[in-house]
Amino acid sequence: MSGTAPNLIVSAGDLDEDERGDVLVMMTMSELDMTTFTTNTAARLMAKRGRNGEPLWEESVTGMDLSALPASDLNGDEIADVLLGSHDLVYALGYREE
Ligand SMILES: [Ca+2]
Ligand SMILES: [Ca+2]
Repeated sequence: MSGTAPNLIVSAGDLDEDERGDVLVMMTMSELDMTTFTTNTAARLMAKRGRNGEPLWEESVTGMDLSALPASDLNGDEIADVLLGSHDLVYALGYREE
């Protein structure tokens, strides 16, 4: 895996409240840390507007065994949220106004 190609593309719920489904793209990169001999994975998660591919938000996280899962609205703001899980943490992500 070169890290330049998306390795996960899923359709998510409505992430920006325009009532159209949006898309989630996750790219991960793994790097072996030569001092500790552990593998660090960095993931970049991007939400894109399904209609035109315009980026909505992105998050970068590091951890092991990262996976993203579109969820329903978890915090009651009527915008679908995204769950990002690693081996020991789960992040809930959503659209935020700039
Ligand atoms: Ca939308
Ligand atoms: Ca929400």
